[in-house]
Amino acid sequence: MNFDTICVVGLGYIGLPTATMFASRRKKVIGVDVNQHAVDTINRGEIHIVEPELDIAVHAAVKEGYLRATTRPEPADAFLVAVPTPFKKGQAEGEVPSPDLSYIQAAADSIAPVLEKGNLVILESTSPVGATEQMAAWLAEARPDLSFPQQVGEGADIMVAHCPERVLPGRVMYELIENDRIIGGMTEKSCTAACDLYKTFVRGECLTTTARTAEMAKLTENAFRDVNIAFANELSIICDKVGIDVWELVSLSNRHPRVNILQPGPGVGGHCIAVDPWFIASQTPSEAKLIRSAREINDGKPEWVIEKLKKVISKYLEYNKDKKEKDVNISCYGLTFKADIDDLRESPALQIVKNIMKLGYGKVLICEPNIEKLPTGLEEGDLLGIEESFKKGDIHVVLVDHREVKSFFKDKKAEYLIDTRGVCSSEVFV
Ligand code: SAJ
Repeated sequence: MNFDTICVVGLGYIGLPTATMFASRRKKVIGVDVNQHAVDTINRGEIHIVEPELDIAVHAAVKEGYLRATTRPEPADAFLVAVPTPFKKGQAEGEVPSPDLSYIQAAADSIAPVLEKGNLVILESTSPVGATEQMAAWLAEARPDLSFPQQVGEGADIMVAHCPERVLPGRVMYELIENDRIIGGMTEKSCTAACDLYKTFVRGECLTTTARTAEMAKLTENAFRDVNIAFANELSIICDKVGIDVWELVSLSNRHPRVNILQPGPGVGGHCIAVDPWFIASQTPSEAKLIRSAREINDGKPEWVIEKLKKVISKYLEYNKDKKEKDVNISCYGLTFKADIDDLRESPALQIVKNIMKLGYGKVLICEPNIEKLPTGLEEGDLLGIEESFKKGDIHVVLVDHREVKSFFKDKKAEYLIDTRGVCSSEVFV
């Protein structure tokens, strides 16, 4: 099947690179986003997010006329929906958060008026099981003149599939091409069409299944990683209690041929791993016991870091009798949700620094090499270079293993240091 014009709805961390990939293969791409600033930036050939190699690709795609951004969908052969699927905020204590599909609904509503017989609609956003069928239902409701797979099966006017994205931020341009794709069609015809579309740039294999299995596969991949990180985080808490260096422990245990423990950290951030397992837990709360526990362990880690910091500060004050709580300056290294990116979404490091500020000690000195301005809520902090942060801080908290942080701390010793990422040669057990 041939796709000459592709409309990508949502120009964020996934939608923009994907739109650019199609454009780089000389497809006419209409990129849609509700954010006028993003649309204007892209149309200038620039980008509003940070991702290696994306800027050059967008610049070329816009300049050569294959990619154009706008705020409203236009007729196309295929539509790709890559909008956020957060979970609903404001849950009562202990309640499992449920997914918020309102962005998918808004995307479906905006596509519906321009849909034509023979079109393919793909949902790429990570979604709870059943979301693709729900999107198809919203489209059908808005377009009673067209037939959809849930109504007539293979002979439907519109083909619908779920093809979850699986790329790692920081490696998106490489992984989009090389990773295998799961293609979950609502019909066989939808599967075949979606495979044809992705084969435009995907070198990995396109593996076909149902839409529901594809939805669950994506959630499973991220829940698997979350559970494994929770194991590492639980180990780090146990090790701290019994005075063992968890980093050495993990590295030794991983020398077993069938053991591969992930790295402990200050908690799990980002918009995927910290969110997606809840989609499973909210649909099957009684069954998803391990998945829910893992979420709770990882979500509890920032608070554990704060408690540890309080103990380190008490120790510092015990040995520095001339100092008051208000004199203790705390240097924090890293704010983003993981190393070498600028993304602050659901970042445990950011949460920890905000909470440190609320404790009311001395100055909070922040070193974050990937941002130029402190985000809302941290205005009272000082954004400094790494040398200065180290010089001015009394207590040091390493939160993100950025390249710069790792190389700086490789051979540094500090008496009052909390290393949540295992990059330093000294750590305090309290
Ligand atoms: N983390 C640890 N220890 C580890 C690995 C990660 O604490 O050993 C933390 C990171 O610091 C970060 C969080 O976990 O806070 C998530 O980082 P990540 O690198 O594991 O994953 P993401 O969120 O950047 O991307 C994940 C990927 N999923 C899997 O590896 C199964 C990616 O392939 C997905 O496409 C992406 O989620 C997504 O969009 O769903």
